[in-house]
Amino acid sequence: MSRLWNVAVVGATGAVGTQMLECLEERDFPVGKIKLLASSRSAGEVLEFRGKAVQVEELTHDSFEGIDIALFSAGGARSEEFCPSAAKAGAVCIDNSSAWRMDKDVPLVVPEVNPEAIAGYKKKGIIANPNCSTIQMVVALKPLHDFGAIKRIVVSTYQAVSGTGNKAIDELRVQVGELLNGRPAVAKVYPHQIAFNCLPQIDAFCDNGYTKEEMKMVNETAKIMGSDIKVSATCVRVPVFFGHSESVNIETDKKITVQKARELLEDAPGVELVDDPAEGEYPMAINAAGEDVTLVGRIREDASVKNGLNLWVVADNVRKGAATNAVQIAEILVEKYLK
Ligand code: 25A
Ligand code: L14
Repeated sequence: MSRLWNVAVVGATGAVGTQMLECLEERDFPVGKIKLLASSRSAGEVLEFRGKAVQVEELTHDSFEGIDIALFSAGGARSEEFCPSAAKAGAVCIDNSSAWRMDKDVPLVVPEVNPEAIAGYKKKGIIANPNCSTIQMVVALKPLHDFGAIKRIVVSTYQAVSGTGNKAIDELRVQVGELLNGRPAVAKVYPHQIAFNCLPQIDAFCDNGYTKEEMKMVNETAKIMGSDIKVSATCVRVPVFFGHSESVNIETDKKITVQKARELLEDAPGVELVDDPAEGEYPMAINAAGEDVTLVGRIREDASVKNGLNLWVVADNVRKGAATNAVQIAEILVEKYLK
């Protein structure tokens, strides 16, 4: 029998952490011991893994003895503080926060796009999972880029509340209920009401007028696909529970016809082409939710530039945008590097 690996999930009670446990189960990851870590608020709570009850423990600097792989999704501050301790104890960290993504000694990996970058994990013992919006965009664009070299991307996102975690899922649910009952909506997690609204702000504003989320799409895409690609992003929160949608416009060096783009995407790993306008078929968040594939459709030539295409790209932000991507990285890590 092949080797089993001891895995810790940091932020195990959160929206992404619980999904990480599901992905480990579904994909039959060779887990030996599983350790569930969260804050003192959740310590003692019991979650289920492979039909067995497992108690959540409080995250401390001593949590990682005997752990081979630590999946982090408890916010940037926890990753910044605890990944180094985990790495020192010998665990390879796969971190879902933004804390380490732009560190030159930390690979930033989407398995369908740049799996070879995983080799760089040795420098710090940390591998970063990109931002959810970036992951689904590069999965869809990589096959087109390999054919026609993308020069510029203009993207607008329509992002689900689950990206912000369980407290934001509750906020949308509660606001919808209150408003339908004629009571006012109270905003705590987001700066304004999210129910029946769109917020052109995700994360904090930077000095240049863009939000951090928008700048993540700019910088992370360059780190994953190459710095020649220029990105302009507008990130918008919409009242959807699961699944980010994106309007993506690209300009390429070489012409890519709609037919060619469809062919390239039909065979692309991790992509499902849903593009039959005559039948009213196109990607929607409600179809992406619960899936691991990135749905691509509405492919049209952009006649306003020489070589331009428009696409509509949808994926489950908590699965491919976070948990699934992390577990896929872990799979490659144990198959190619750790054994
Ligand atoms: O702002 P930050 O710190 O960067 O964090 C951003 C938030 O985004 C989520 C995650 O929310 C995080 O808190 N998140 C991060 N990356 C994400 C991504 N890529 C992402 N979501 C989607 N995509 P979450 O609620 O889903 O998960 C939080 C998890 O982190 C654990 N955690 C928090 N602080 C911790 C910690 N673990 C260890 N040490 C700490 N100091 C958290 O565990 C959860 O697993 P928990 O025990 O704190 O929370 C259990 C439940 O309690 C609720 N809750 C959260 N905060 C409070 C709270 N209840 C009362 N008071 C609070 N202040 C949560 O809803 C959770 O279900
Ligand atoms: O991974 O949607 O950097 O509120 C932080 C903001 C994930 C999404 C990250 C959101 C994002 C999150």
